[in-house]
Amino acid sequence: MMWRLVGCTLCLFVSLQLSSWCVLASAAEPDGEVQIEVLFKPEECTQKSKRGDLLNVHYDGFLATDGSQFYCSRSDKAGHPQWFVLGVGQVIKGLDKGMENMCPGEKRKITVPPGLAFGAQGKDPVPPNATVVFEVEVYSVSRGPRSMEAFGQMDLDSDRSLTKAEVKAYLKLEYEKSGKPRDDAFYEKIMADIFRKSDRDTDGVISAKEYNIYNHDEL
Ligand SMILES: [Ca+2]
Ligand SMILES: [Ca+2]
Repeated sequence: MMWRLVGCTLCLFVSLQLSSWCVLASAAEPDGEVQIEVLFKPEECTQKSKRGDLLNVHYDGFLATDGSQFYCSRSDKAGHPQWFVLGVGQVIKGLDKGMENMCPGEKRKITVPPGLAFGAQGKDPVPPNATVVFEVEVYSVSRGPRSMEAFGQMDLDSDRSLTKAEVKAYLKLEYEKSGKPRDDAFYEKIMADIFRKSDRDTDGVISAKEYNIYNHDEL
């Protein structure tokens, strides 16, 4: 119990660096396979996660060697689940792979070899060549904004860049289509996450180039 508390507090400090970890990790060569253990699977599954989907997920990261915890989304910032687009490099490669075909509500334990995690260099407090274990819980799966089809649909004025208003209108439409309309605060939270990760030059719009930074094959 005590160790968990210590681990979670530590997470507060390291989680800010998570996105830069991901960039570093994506350059590593794979040297093993991702192992998936399904801890819980809901009986009903309306939409399974696939590349390009927007996921809302809680995840805890542990070192395989001693089980110590190095990351937990529950204590990150306001402790809310993380939003990210699956399969485009916003999380480490092992999670991009290990979280495919997940149902909303599903829990998995995903063991990731260093080549698909933080590599030969590691990233403090993850040591070099570390196998890591993530326990993930998926809250929602929705069609994500990372396809060129979606870009075209979002870019209402066809100026090849996306404003917050354009992205928000699209997300609203997607959630309403799936019968789960949400309040404004919900969309604002997603928008903040999306723009923090995608609007590289922080000019308030996502250009076509920024949008495609992870996804050249779809251009
Ligand atoms: Ca536009
Ligand atoms: Ca921009």
